[in-house]
Amino acid sequence: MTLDGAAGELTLWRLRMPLVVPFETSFGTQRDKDVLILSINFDGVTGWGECCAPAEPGYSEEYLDSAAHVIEHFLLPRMAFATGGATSLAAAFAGVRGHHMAKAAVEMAVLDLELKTKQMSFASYFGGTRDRVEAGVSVGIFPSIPELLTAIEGYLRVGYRRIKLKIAPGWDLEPVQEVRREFGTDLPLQVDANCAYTRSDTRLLRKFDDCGLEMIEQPFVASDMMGHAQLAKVLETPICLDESIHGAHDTVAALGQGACSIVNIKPGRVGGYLEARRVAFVGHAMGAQVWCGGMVDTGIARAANLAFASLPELTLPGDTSESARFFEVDITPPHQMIDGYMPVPTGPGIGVEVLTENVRRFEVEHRTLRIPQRALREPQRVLESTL
Ligand code: NPG
Repeated sequence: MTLDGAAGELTLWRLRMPLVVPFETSFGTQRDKDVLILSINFDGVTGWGECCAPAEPGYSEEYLDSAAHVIEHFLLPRMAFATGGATSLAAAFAGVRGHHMAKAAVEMAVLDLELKTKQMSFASYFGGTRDRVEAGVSVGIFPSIPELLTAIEGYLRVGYRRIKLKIAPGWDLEPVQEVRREFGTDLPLQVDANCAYTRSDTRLLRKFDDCGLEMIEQPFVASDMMGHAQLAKVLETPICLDESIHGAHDTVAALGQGACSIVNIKPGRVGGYLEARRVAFVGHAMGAQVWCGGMVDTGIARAANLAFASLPELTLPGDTSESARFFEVDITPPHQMIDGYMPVPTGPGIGVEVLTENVRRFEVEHRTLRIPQRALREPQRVLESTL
């Protein structure tokens, strides 16, 4: 499909959706989820994309308003040059550095549109081989250990098969030890530090070796590849990188240096599902284990992530939880766990219907923009920066 033929429209939707419980990480507490989704209407078909950028630049540099700005002012004008559809977007967007979450949102919508017209699901397009994936859940920081244990008990009762605990200085070893004591050593358990430690915490981090963790995720700041490599030499617990990995090149560098042995792939963080698939292929080929992370996603990105998680290269359970983990009411029919597994959507594109009445219910604002045709106001400038 090309986007330079008939006129198309792109709508940016900002929503605010209440969370069922506050979600606290080392960089803050979310009570509501500020959402940026986009719809592309083209020749009577609608494709949906979701931007995983949070409201504030705490996880990475990107944030919701920056992504909306970049999409409107820098990506939209370049879409006219993506004459080969989704697979040509990366080249068309190459003149815009970074802003992976913004690019990924556009790619998701274009892919959804293309695959809907071809009647093909994301999972079959990606090469998924499973019709269900193990359900994992990410558990935030709690005001007290008894409250944490109660929350985990609830997640295990409904069937989750692996637990990821958020940790931060002051909330680390003790809660993890208590979780082990309460739920036993068979529980697949991992921790996520979201960059909250430094090399001077190495002695503390080594104590996790007695906790039988599947992995420790992103202990140090994203740019400290060498620090992670040194830490990996003295830890028995495998290191997983998240914030450090922006694409396939970083994956090769991290694995090559021994900075990690596991990669959390968030399609939004690496610029979209096409790059995410490259990360999965290269990571797997280099002997790493890879899995699909989450960003408190609505049913749109959750659907696409489940399709991605169905690839054979994704060997570990991810943040693939039910819609109900975060939302009482979602903007798609809820994704629901069955016996500890999440079904992979099989319908065309993302494979789930977007419930526009729920989009309207949570809407803060929307903005409809025309996807420009080749006759742009400044075609030469756009051409120069994209070719
Ligand atoms: O299940 O969607 C989910 C949440 C998984 O913990 C999760 N995400 O750092 O991995 C992370 C964290 C996150 C959430 C980061 C929101 C940034 C924003």
